[in-house]
Amino acid sequence: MVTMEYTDCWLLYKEISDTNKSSLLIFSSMEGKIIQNAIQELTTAFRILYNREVTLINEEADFKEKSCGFIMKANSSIGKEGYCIDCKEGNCTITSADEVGILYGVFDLIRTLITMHVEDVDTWTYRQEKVPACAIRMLNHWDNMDGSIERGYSGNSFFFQENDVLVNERTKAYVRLIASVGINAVVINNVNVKGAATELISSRYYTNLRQLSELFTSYGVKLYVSINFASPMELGGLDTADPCEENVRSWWSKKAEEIWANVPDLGGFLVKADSEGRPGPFNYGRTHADGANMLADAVKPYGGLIIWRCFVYNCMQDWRDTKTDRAKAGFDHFKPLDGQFVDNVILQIKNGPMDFQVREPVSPLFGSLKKTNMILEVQIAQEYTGQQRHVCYLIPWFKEILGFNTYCDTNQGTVRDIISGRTYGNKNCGMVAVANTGNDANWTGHDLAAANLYGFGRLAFDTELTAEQIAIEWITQTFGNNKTVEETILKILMMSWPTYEKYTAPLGIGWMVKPNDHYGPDVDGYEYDRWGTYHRADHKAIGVDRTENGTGYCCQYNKPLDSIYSNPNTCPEELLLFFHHVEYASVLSSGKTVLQHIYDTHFEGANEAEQFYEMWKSLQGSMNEDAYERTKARFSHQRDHAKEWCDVINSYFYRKTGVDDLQGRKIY
Ligand code: GCV
Repeated sequence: MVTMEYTDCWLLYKEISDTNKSSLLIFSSMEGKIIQNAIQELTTAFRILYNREVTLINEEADFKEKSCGFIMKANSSIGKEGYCIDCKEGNCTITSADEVGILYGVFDLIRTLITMHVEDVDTWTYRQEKVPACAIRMLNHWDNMDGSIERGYSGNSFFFQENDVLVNERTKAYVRLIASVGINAVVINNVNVKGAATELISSRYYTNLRQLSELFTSYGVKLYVSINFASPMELGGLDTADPCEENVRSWWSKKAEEIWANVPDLGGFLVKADSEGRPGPFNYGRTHADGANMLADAVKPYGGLIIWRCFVYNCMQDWRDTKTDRAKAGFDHFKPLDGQFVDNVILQIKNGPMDFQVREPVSPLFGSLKKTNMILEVQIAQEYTGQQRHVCYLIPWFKEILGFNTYCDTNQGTVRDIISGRTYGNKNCGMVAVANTGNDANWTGHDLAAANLYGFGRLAFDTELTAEQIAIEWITQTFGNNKTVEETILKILMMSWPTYEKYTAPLGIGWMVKPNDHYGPDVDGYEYDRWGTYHRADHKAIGVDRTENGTGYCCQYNKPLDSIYSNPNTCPEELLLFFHHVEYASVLSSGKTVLQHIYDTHFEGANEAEQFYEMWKSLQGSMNEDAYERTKARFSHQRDHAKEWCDVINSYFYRKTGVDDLQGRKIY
């Protein structure tokens, strides 16, 4: 088997100081695979960072006599997966209620030593207490069994190759990376389960799945698989997958018994049903609660969870139909089912009502479901945000989403409150990201895209962290302790999402991309298609009327959001065209017309992309040459591609309106 070379990303330790001091002792009153890995992580880090050995001792008494080192201990008063670190004059105590809390404490310690550039651990004082903000901190990989990745921009899968499941050094390196930022659940296969992937839950794969899940478990990560709702037919030979049929129910019960007998650590199933051609309960006139609960009953004896996606909409729309609105579909399907799901079902809701556009309003489902477990789905695979060829640091966007007040009838109504389970006391809540990794040597195609993987994990663990804090942590660990490098990359990262937004689709309208691969500008690419993705531009106006006079989508929000969005004067301008059909001549708060705003932001965005290239070039010589060169090539492409975006979008609106740019710049 070919194992490619790969980098250690943010776990690439470099020496901080060589104090030539004695080895450190470590004692743990807790035992288990995760503890062994925690000790291993500490040992590896200290060897490289301080040229110091860490020696395991079996008695705490030995420790006291010989001083400096680490003590790991159980403390049942700390919340699940949380930890407390107390370091004074060379003695560090890490306590936790569970093994994984100790591991997280160890990674916190290493991260802090690096980011604070602590030279003398023996005189260092540090105290930290953390409990994860969300119970479920998950990645969804859209990897196919043949090794390809749907919406993958960083090579092929490292989980699958020619219909085999891989477990090797690379999968180990992967699990270390994600555990180091607190991710505790991973779905390894694409939600579009067909062909060979349907068989992932059959005896052919149990041995490898078990090995993989054991590896995951030793780093506190639960393995999940996506399943095909029609498995009873495609695998079991039944003539139906109707969730209310007794033979279907018992097929799934037996299947669950068999899987958990072979893969006891499995976390559960992820299901995409009745969506984009995948089968589901609608095929039998049943509801999504019928479908999800049936599976949940089957997996319950093993502590399994069913994660059920709310990405359900009519993908066979006629563009002339101005009443059907894809944005409304999630709420229409799932709001009426609130309270009907059993407690090991979790609804997985995309951040916006459409599909991971660069800007969308927050899905109204978050503010409307009260008796249902929910996880927020974001996409760090940059399908619509530059496909890891453009830099687009998404954590500022995720922070906005988490901070969004849904005005549900409680004073804990932000998305952050809801997905932490605080608002309604639901215990199975959290965050999930569509993963951006592949078998490229740098894992994420663009070196800077690793900031999104790192950042997602850190944010899901601690939703209070700022996007800047996370970026600085990531930069220092990845590129070392160099102020110029830190400042330059931080500036690029923090500008990158707004910049990308400027030169692509304006004011929240989205979808001006080439169909299918979703890369590059094509204003009408999706306009007359079947996917429900329209901008409705003519020579006078642009945007979708989603008020009560239009599709009525605004009404899905709680008060006062419904009226804020309904009124073009109070609607946040960055979402204006998402909610309203607006004349190009309408004037924005900046005093500019909508059209002039489009022209200006596109020129500005393209200029900023050019600046990124120059900023990056200023870093030559201050980092690893390969990383510098491959990233420079990406910035050069982004600069040219941003210019293309600017040209295509501005020309389109110039030709449509015949109105000149006030600054007389060249528009074709
Ligand atoms: C995995 C979008 C993507 C699809 C993806 C789908 C989903 O439509 O383009 O590739 O399918 O979302 O989230 O299920």
